[in-house]
Amino acid sequence: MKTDVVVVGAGFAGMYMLYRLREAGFSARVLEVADGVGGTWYWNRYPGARCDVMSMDYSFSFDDALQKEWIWSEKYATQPEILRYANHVADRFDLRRDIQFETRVTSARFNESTQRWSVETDGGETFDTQYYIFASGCLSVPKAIDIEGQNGFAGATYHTADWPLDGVNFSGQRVAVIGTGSSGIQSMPIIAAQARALTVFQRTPAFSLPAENRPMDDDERARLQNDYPRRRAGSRHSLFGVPDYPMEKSAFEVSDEEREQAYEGAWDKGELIAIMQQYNDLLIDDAANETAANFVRNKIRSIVKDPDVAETLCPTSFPIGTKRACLDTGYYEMFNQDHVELVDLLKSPIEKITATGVKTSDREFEFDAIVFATGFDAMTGAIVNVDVRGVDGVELADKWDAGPRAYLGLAAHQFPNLFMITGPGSPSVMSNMIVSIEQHVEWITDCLVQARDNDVATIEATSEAEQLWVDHVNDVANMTLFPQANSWYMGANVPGKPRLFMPYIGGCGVYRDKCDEVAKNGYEGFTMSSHTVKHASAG
Ligand code: N01
Repeated sequence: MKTDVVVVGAGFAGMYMLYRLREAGFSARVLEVADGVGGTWYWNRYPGARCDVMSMDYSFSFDDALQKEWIWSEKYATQPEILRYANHVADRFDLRRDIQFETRVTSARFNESTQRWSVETDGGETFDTQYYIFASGCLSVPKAIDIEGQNGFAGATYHTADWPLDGVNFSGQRVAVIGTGSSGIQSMPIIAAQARALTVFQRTPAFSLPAENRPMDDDERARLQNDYPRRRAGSRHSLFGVPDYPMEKSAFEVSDEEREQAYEGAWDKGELIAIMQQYNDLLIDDAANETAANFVRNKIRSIVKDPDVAETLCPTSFPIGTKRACLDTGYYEMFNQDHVELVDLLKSPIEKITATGVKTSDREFEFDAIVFATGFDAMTGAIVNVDVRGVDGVELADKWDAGPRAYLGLAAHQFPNLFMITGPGSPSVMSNMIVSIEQHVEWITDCLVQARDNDVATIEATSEAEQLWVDHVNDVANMTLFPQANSWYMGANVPGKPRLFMPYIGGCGVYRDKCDEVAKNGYEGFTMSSHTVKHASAG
C-alpha cells in the first residue's frame, strides 16, 4: 500500500498525528498492535491505574470544543475514564478509518533510490511511505522479568502493563506484588482491599505523595475551563508541562519553620510538582534536596505505625525527584493493616520464583498470585524493537548501542524522513505527555508541509546538529541531581542498557522555543534533498 505517512501507534500521539496530517492534506496509515486506541491507557488496566497529572491538564488542548465538552469526573481520572476519552477522540474526529488495529510493525527500511520507506508488518503487509513516524510511547515495552524461575510458578501471574481485559478478582487470595514504582504503588491498596494477604516485595523504596484525589465538581470544572487560555499557555511554556509554581528562592533563603510550612502546604495539594517547585535549588543542590526528602520521610514515619516498616519504606539512596515520584491513595496507610507485609529485598533478595511462591535469601513464601510491577524498557524500547534501517543499511539499534542519539529528540542522522514523537532527547517523560505530544505533532506537521511546499524529497538531521544536541541534553542533565539515581530515566533499570539521562530536562518552554527557532531558521541542523539534488538547509 502506498501512503504519504506511516504512523506507529494509536495512543494519544498517533491519534493527534493522524488528525493533523489529514488536516494538512496528507494520506496516512496508523498501525497499532492493540485492537483499540489508547496506547498506554489501553494496556495498563491494573486496579487503581489513573493519571497523576490533573485530568483537566492531561487532555488535548488543540480543539476548544473538545476540551469544553468532555466532562472529567475526578481530579485524576481512572484508566477506564481516560480510555473512554481516547475512544471519544477517535470517534469525534473519525480517526478509525485510517487506523489498522492488531498490526505490529516488524521492520522499516529506507530505500535510497526511491527516497521512501518500506514498512513491513507481522501480517506480511508492506507499506511504501515517504515518512515514517514513531508514536509508540515512552513506557510501552515492559522490561523483561529478570527473576529466575518465573515461568515455573503454578499460580496466576500478572504484569501491570499487560493486565487482563476483564480484570482480576483477588478475593480470598494470597498475593505478591514485586515492584514499588507508580504501577505497584497505585495498585497495591486496591489489591490489599480484596486479598486475604498481600506481600510487597520492595527493592528500592519510592517517594510517594498523596494524590488527594476527589470528584471534580461543576464549579471547579467551570472555573478551570474558563481559565483554559491562560492555563494551557502557561503549561506550554512551563518546566514540566503543567502550570509552574513560582520558584524565586533557594531552600536556604527561608527559615526552617517557613520551609516546613511551605512543604506542608505543598504536601496537602496532592500534586507531583508541588513540593519540588517550592524552591529553585531542590533538583540541583544535594543539601537543599535533602530538606524536601527529609520532610517526606517524616511524613512516612508519621503515617506508618510500625517504626521498622516505616524506616524500610523511607528512600535514602537517591535525591527526591530524581527517580520519578509517585502519587498514591492510601499506600503508606495500607502497611498499617495486619494482612499486609513488606519484604525488604535489599536485606534478603529474591533468589527465585518457585512453583508455590517466592524464595528470598532467608525465607520461602507461598502465593496464589504474583503481580509483576517491574517497569519498562523506557524511551528506547519501542523504537529499537522495530528493525529500522536507514541510509547505507545502518541499523537504528546499532546506532543507539551506546545510548539514544537524536536531534531534538525528533529525528536521527542517517534516518531521513523518520520522526519520533516524544523521542529521547526531548522533554517527553519529564513533562505532561499530552503537552509534549501536541508540540511535537504540530512541529512535525509544519515541517512536512514546508517540505511539500518546497518540493523536498527528504529531510535528515545532520551529524553535527545531532551531536551538539546530545551533548546539550547531557550537559543540562549533569547540572542537576538526576544522574545520581539508578532510574529508568537513566536506563539503569534494564540490565546492560547504557547508563545516561535520556529525556531533556531543560524544560518544555525552553525546548519549544528551540524547536520554533530551528523551524524559523529554515530547519537549521537538517539537510533537505529535492528529488534529484541533496543540499544543505538555509540555517
Ligand atoms: O515501573 P518503575 P512502573 N526484583 O520502573 C522494581 C509511569 N507510570 O511501572 O527501583 C525486584 O517505576 C523496581 O525496583 P528498583 C511513570 O512515569 C505512571 O511502576 O529497580 N524488584 C521498582 O520498584 C512511572 O515512573 C503512572 O530497585 C524489581 C519497580 O519494580 C513509569 O510509568 C502509573 C525488579 C518498577 O518501577 C514506570 O512505573 C504507572 C526485580 N528483578 C506508571 N525489577 C501514572 O500515575 C524491577 N523491580 C500516570
